[in-house]
Amino acid sequence: MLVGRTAAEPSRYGGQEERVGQLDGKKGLIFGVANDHSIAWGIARALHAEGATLGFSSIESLIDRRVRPLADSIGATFVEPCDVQSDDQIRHVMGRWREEHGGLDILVHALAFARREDLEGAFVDTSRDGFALALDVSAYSLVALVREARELLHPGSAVLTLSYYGAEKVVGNYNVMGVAKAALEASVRYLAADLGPDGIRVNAISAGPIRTLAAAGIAGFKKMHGAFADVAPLRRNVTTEDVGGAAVFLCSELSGAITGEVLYVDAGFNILGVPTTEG
Ligand code: NAD
Ligand code: 0WE
Repeated sequence: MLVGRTAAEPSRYGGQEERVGQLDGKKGLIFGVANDHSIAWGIARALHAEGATLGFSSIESLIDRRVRPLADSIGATFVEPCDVQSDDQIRHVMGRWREEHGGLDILVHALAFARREDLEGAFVDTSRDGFALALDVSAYSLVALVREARELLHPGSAVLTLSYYGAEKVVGNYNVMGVAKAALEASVRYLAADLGPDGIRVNAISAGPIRTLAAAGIAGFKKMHGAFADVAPLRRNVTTEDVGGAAVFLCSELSGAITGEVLYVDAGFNILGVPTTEG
């Protein structure tokens, strides 16, 4: 039997309508879809497959050409522009969500930005402006989104963000983004402590390198991506499907007692003391 789904919307289960999803009845808002290679889109597909109803927000220039067609493909109607550097725009999106959906069960933050010139050369050369921009877009935006979403969140709601190993260890050229991710991971812990008493969980996934738009054109990325698969314990790269699976876990009751955590989805790379192909 078809319940709560129009004929135009594709089945989540390829016709097996009775399967119970881990996120049935949950409503999620996802920030950071740029295209179908985006980690945010991998997360969206996974959450949708488990029964979540989703909405999307991305920067305005991406909405009509990129985001709306992807949203349409999973029957999502909520698509709103937002530059996370603007408190007004964040407030507007959350207001629109309240009008359309009321509460918010899942908030996904999958975005980052630093100036290209700050992702090459020496970290010591990072300008004051470049530092502030990277930290504003990549770390402070999580705090701003959570604050403006707070009245929509309720016991059982989950917030998820995306980090990278460069937060913890030096990765050549990651530079100011590493500092921004360190701030992001610390923000996850402080937000988790703030919102924990309200039953709201806040976690991060630290993903291995994935060839998304944000990774394209990064000096040396291709080489690093290849070398990663040669040395990671699982001897492979990480996919957006891998990240989506972990996101389902962190956004569902399966992880009901986990908050303030950074979960590595990196084929084991971070456990290595000396990343080599031997052993
Ligand atoms: P992506 O390019 O698909 O997504 C990045 C998104 O950030 C884009 O949608 C872009 O529009 C958005 N964005 C940038 N500035 C913004 C602003 N001011 N307001 C609103 N949105 C803005 O790349 P991705 O790799 O999917 O990145 C998603 C997240 O995953 C980022 O936090 C990134 O740091 C993280 N991450 C990526 C990798 C990787 O190797 N690709 C690994 C670990 C973590
Ligand atoms: O977080 C990221 C990348 C985020 C990012 C990417 C860009 C490229 C385009 C932020 N800002 C910009 N600004 C641009 O102008 N990753 C985890 C992917 C990534 O980026 C690297 C990496 C990896 C991995 C940069 C250097 C070294 C490794």
